[in-house]
This record gives sequence, C-alpha cells and structure tokens, in this order.
Amino acid sequence: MKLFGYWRSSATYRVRIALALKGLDYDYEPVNLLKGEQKGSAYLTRNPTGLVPTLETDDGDFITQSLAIIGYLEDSHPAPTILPDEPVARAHALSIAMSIACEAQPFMNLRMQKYLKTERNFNDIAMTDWLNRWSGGAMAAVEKIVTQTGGDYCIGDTPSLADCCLVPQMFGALRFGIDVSAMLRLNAIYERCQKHPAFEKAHPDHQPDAVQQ
Ligand SMILES: N[C@@H](CCC(=O)N[C@@H](CS)C(=O)NCC(=O)O)C(=O)O
Repeated sequence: MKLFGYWRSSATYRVRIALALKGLDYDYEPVNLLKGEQKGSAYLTRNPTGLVPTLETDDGDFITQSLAIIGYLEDSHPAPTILPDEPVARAHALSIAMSIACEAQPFMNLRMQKYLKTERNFNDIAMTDWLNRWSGGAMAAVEKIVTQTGGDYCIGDTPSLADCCLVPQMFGALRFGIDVSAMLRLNAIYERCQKHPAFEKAHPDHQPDAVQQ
C-alpha cells in the first residue's frame, strides 16, 4: 500500500493513526500542499478531488476520502478493529468521525482559508472568528457527544475511528487558534492519545516530510 499525503494534513493524519492502530506497513509519498502539488495533473489522475490523502492499494486501486480509506482498511484488515462491535457504540463512533470530517474540518481547510483571505479580504481577526464559529462550533457539539459516549477515549476505553478523527482535529484547532480550552473531555482524550504509541507514530512531526518550525 502507498499513502499519498502531507505531514500536517489532518485528513492524512487520520489515516496514519488508523494504519498505526492496525499495525500496517505502507509506503509514503508526500504531496506538498504549500507548493500546490495536490492540483498537479499527476496527482489529479489519482485523486480528482485535489485533496489529500489518497491510498493506493496493493492491486493498484486509488481510494480517496480519509473515511473511505479507513473503511477500506477496516474491511481488508479487520483485526484489530477500530470500530466498536456493539451497534449503538459503532454508530456513535461514526457520528463523531463525521461531525469532525464533515462539519468541523472543511471550514479550516487550506483552500477555504486561502479563498477567504485572498478573495474575500478576511484579515486575521475575521479568519479567527470564522474558524471559531464554524470549526469550533462543531467541536463544541462533539464535546457534548463525547461526554455521553467517552471513557478514556471517545467511545469507552478503547481507541476507535472517532479518536482517529479527534486527534488531528485538535492538532489543527490548536494550530489555527481555535479556542478549545472549555472542551475538557476532548482535551483529556487528546492528551491521553499523545502517549499512545500508534498516535505518537502518526504525529505530523514524525513524518518524513515534516518541516521543523
Ligand atoms: N473530506 C476529505 C478532506 C480532505 C482535505 O480537506 N484535505 C486537505 C488537507 S487536510 C487538503 O488536501 N487540502 C488541500 C487544499 O485545500 O488545497 C477527506 O476526509 O479526505
């Protein structure tokens, strides 16, 4: 398998955590988002959305969308699973993952921020307000859900798909100045995950294309 991604991309980070939790080896090909490589013709033939990540399977298929990639990993390598067996817990894991992937992350994506700054004249204050209102608002809802479903992790005491999505979202939120200080459950889970070897391996700073700040 080969993962096409970018060290600081939260969607790529989700897939790296899932790969690490499952103990799967893979090749990695960096796609430099700051250089616009995601919009180059070579990459677009693999992933017409112009977004990372993409997973190339051993059979040469290209899978797009982080949640679809993680779904493929779960189906093709079921053990260890990262989805709870119990139907309600499983639905909650998907709900948290989708709340993050569909409601929180798109508002802080690179192309969204670039458009608002360059074509809508957003200054830093307007940008921070946007990020807090939309991404932060979606995260505040996740905090409430996790208060019902969580234990050591988002769903009970075992890392799941929900944590694969939460940790990169928290990383991005802290990077972009979204105020998550009142989200006590999410902060506690985020801190716990930092000490888990799979999450540590998947951390952006530990990737081959990481740039030291
Ligand atoms: N829904 C997509 C989101 C992918 C996405 O937003 N990727 C970002 C990085 S986290 C990206 O490639 N941004 C490039 C750009 O905005 O031009 C997924 O889950 O894979």
